Amino acid sequence: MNKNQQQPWHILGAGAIGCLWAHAMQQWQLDVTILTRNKQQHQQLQTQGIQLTDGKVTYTSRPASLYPGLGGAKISNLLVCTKAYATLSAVESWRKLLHPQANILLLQNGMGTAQALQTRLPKANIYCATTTDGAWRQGPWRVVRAGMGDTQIGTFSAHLSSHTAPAQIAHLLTLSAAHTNLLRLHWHADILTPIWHKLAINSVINALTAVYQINNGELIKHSQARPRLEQLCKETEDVMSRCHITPIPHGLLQQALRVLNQTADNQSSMLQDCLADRPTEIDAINGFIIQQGSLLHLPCAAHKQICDDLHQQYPRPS
Ligand code: KPL
Repeated sequence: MNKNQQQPWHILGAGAIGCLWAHAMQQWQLDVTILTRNKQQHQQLQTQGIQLTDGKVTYTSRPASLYPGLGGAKISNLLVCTKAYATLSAVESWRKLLHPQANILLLQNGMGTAQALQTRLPKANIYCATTTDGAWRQGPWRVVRAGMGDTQIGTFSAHLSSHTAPAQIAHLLTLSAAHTNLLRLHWHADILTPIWHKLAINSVINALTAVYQINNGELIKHSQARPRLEQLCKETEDVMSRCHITPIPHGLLQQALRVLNQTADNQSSMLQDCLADRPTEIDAINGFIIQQGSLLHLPCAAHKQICDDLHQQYPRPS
């Protein structure tokens, strides 16, 4: 694909991962625009640019940006990196510019959003991605790359083939293969499997660590949390099996223990959100498991209990 045939990309949700992608796309010389929340965010980005620290080097990139109401060209390729709970309203604020058949690539934790988005935008071509990239936000438009991971991308929309990537995404795969130091992107013909596997891990670790306010490693031997971890694993695996999802190799508990050991000194993302008084992703993680379970008449008592405990411990105004 030559540069004249390339359609621009827009990025919604410029947290750590959104900024990482914006930087990569600029390096790949793509036309990329960040959709900011408001004029102030847009001006701040235009003044300072994105600063990405990778090891000892800090790179500055200066993508274009827009804020709602400013107008602009139609959005044909949209990367969405917002938190799951913020996605529908964020997309809604760009609805006027969004091409009805836009390619929308969702890169976020949890499940349920792609379906909700497809219901609202039935003609949109929705793709989902899951990543092991590590990045954290040091401040507004300042991101630190914590670790190089892999990103699996695949088709969500039922009206699309799951075997081949559309031209715009295939182009990203080619660019990533040529510059592996930026993003490592891979096409996955059955994306729901890795997304379910990540959700399963998040569903048994994140809320528990937030309720007991412990680092990941402490969960392994915690006298109260450990039995709950095992019960959550059992319930998540029951739901997965009834949904015909390929089981996690060696079982969810073994995989969760492996992740807990590897990230022993870290705080889970949900504990960080709770301590910073931010909304959590619990509805798109444990809430999704409970919802799938209820469709199958599985009670998911441990998931319901951990949701109740979390909401009680960190009440948020509704
Ligand atoms: O992905 C994670 C998170 O913090 O969101 C971990 C804790 C590694 C697994 O649930």
